[in-house]
Amino acid sequence: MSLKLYFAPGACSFVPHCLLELSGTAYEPQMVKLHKGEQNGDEYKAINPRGQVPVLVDDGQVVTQILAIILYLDQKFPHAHFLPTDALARARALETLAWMNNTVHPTFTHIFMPQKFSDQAEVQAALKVFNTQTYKGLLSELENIVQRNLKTSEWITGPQLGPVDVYALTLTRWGSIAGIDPTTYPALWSHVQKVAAQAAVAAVIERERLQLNLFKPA
Ligand SMILES: N[C@@H](CCC(=O)N[C@@H](CS)C(=O)NCC(=O)O)C(=O)O
Repeated sequence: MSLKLYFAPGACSFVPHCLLELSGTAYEPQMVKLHKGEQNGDEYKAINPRGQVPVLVDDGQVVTQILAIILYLDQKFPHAHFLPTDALARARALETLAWMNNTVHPTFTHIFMPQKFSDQAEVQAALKVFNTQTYKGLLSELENIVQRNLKTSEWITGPQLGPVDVYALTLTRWGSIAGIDPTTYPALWSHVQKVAAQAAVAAVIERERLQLNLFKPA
């Protein structure tokens, strides 16, 4: 068995990166330098023609898209209990993951990479401002989810640390890059700090050389 994860420091690939670390299995982390455009080179496009991370390669089989990778790893490493097995709890976890991936994540892309949505500088500047406001509202929604779920369980989706907790860390950290103070969301921020302190997550943070809070007060 050979498992390889293509990741970029601080990118959404942090989520499967942490799951692999949590699984305790041997895997090869392969860094892709997005700032140098490596994702658009022929070599990488031969692996993922969409030019994105994460990519998981298991014995030569390529799997892309965070949700697909999470479901794959959940079935491959059932002992890790990444996702709940109870039907409703599982649906709730996937509901939150899908929202994170199809709504919160692309909103940040409009802030971080507005050039993907317009080639006009003034439109890009407007996209940043508008989507930063939207992102604040989405983090408030996440704050509510954390507040509600931590009333009945230790982690967001149940008794085990899982992909929703780790994605919450990434999305909160991205908010700090966008100039949003994470301490404005007290339950979320405290949970993110707890997630970051878990040994497997801390190991990935160190490998990716990440700072958890990049917010700089004006
Ligand atoms: N829906 C995709 C999103 C992947 C994605 O947006 N990846 C970003 C990093 S967070 C990327 O590779 N961006 C490089 C680029 O667009 O040039 C997934 O779930 O895997």
